[in-house]
Amino acid sequence: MLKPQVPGVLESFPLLSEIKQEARKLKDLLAQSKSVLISSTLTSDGDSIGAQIGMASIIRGISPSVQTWIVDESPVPERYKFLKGTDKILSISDWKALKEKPSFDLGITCDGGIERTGEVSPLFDSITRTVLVDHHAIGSKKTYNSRLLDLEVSSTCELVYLLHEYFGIEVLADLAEALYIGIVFDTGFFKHSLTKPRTHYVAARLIATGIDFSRISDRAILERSWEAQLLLKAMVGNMTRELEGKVLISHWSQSDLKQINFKDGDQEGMINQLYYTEFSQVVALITEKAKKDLKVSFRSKGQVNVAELARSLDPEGGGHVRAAGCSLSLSIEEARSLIIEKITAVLRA
Ligand SMILES: [Mn+2]
Repeated sequence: MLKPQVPGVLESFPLLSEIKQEARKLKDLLAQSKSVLISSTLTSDGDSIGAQIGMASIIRGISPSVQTWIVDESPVPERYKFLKGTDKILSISDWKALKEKPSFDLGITCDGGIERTGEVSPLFDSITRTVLVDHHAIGSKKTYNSRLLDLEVSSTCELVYLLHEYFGIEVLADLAEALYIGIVFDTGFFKHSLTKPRTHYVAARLIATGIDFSRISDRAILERSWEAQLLLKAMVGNMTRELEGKVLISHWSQSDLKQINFKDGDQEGMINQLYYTEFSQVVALITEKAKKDLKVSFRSKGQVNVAELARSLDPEGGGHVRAAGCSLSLSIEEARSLIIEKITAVLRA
């Protein structure tokens, strides 16, 4: 069992009492179960993967005889496959190919509710008892027999670690790697606002298992495929500044994209490279999906509400104040002029 080595730390950062109550319910549910389904959001990310492997570890720790199955809509992305335990995660097509399918008496969904599990969600229909392990404020509308929902944790992985401590289940290095990646992924390297002292406490405990945290974070999060680097090169090559550098716009044209044999997801997060330009206030990245069929992503440092901007360009556009997107039936040049015009109006208002 992991014992706190820093006096007072556990007392300062306990699990919320509501969560402890729900954790006791989870323990009771496991005592009545023989076979458990674990799933997560339809697009697997660092947090959802670590959380699912972590919940399987909790089940082993509490009820070793319980059979556990992890099934996600999508296969584990290449970049996370080095994490131990990911080989046990089935995609929905792996599941469909199984000749003998187990029936489940408990279903656990991590980092999002049953609604977010995509093609896996019908599997929950026949499961009478369910558990939610999550940290999203805009959460699941379904009812659960145990609702481990903590809005103050940085990530589901942080909560899953704290549950190990609560139940007295040891976290070994293999699991520590997966949980650490989940925390780093969701906090953007301990930078996003939900990064709390408790997050650093959990990270410290995970690092104490001896994991090569530096190498695994590069590998799982920062390293890009060659094709993704080519996308970045094209994006930087097409970058222009407007309004004394307050606005940065770039694009990928159809011809840029056709030359690069990239995979879906390779573009993910790349707009941040524009965002990290000094003095920029708003950045826009235009993707030409087809002629006069554009997808535009925006990031803002706060002065311009890009959710409103996106909505003003497209009735179906929107998002958050600092991150939003929309679709436009324009050429890249037309879109660029329109975006500059709209942002100029906001900044001059
Ligand atoms: Mn998460």
